[in-house]
Amino acid sequence: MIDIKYRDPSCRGRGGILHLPHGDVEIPAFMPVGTNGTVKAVKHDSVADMGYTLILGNTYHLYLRPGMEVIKAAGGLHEFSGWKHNILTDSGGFQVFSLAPFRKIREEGVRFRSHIDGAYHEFTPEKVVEIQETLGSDIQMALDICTEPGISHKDALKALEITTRWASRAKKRWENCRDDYEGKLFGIIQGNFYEDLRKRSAEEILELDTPGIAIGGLSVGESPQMFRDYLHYTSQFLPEDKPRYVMGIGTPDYMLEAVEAGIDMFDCVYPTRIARNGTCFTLDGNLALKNEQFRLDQQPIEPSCTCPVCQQYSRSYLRHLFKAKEILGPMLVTEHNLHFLYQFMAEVRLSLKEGRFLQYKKSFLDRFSKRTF
Ligand code: PRF
Ligand code: ZN
Repeated sequence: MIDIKYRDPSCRGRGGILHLPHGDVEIPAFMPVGTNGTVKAVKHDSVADMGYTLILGNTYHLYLRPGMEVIKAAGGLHEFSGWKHNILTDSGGFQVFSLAPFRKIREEGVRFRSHIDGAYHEFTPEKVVEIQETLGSDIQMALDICTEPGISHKDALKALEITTRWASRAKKRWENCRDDYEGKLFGIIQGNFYEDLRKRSAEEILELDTPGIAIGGLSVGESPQMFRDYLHYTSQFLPEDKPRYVMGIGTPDYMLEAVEAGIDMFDCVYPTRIARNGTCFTLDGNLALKNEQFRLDQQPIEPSCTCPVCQQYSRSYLRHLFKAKEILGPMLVTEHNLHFLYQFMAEVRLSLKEGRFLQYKKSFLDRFSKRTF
């Protein structure tokens, strides 16, 4: 499933190809988030044209709306949505904890109320595997419990123990999927911000021998230093021969940190979310288009960017679109941000291949964090 083609000898970073049912993915890879079966404000063809061959979907959202009956009738999420490449779906655990107005965890699963209409539902590890099988997810995630920083060791341990038992039940159900379903299951490491618990969770999840491994429970409000410490601490336990995924990170500095730690995949709503509110990635940091300083600025968002938006539109015009609340504004900035990140990851891969990743990381961050805007 994974071909590691090169390693940077000066850190744990590595690159190569991930082979999935809907084609190959070059890793390390950023995955755009398409919660509702659409990467918001951009057509599938544009996403694919940028080079992306793996996007994310959310079990929680799709199960609540349009519901499994609708997606099943289409033959799965690929057929329903028209996206021809790979889809990874999150298990819904995290979304239940961050979105549902009510939830109750029991050994059996988690009961929750929908953020859409308040109706009661229950996710069990088995049900979540079955939903993702019906979606036809190329990669599916086991149901887990993500906890916030600051909770006690005792509570973190409880959540970790349930997460392990749920992952084990998920694996059993996944082994009984239909013969023509080729999606891979990833177990998720939790353990909050306690080293002994992170180690224990890693050991227990690795013991299940799922095709891929994710690190969950990071970038949930902890300090950047805590993020770095627990990212590097946890990733040392990951095996070389499996894809490694850190869930929910999407700022260039966190992605670079993850690549250095030997992570192959990451996702985040951040690049597309900030785009819809007029914030653009540039080599000189984030640029907020609504600022007065861009009113007469005839330059493209990022002069060195090769995206279609930067070939055609000025900061001045894009700023006007946001001021006038035109739909085209979010569309164009989303396209730029995703294109920018794809090119960024292509450069990251090249630097790994040529053994100069740490140099690349430093020079990128030196410029990016100067924030000239
Ligand atoms: N678990 C799941 N999805 C997630 C997370 C997690 O811990 C995170 C944490 N950053 C984002 N998305 N299932
Ligand atoms: Zn651009």
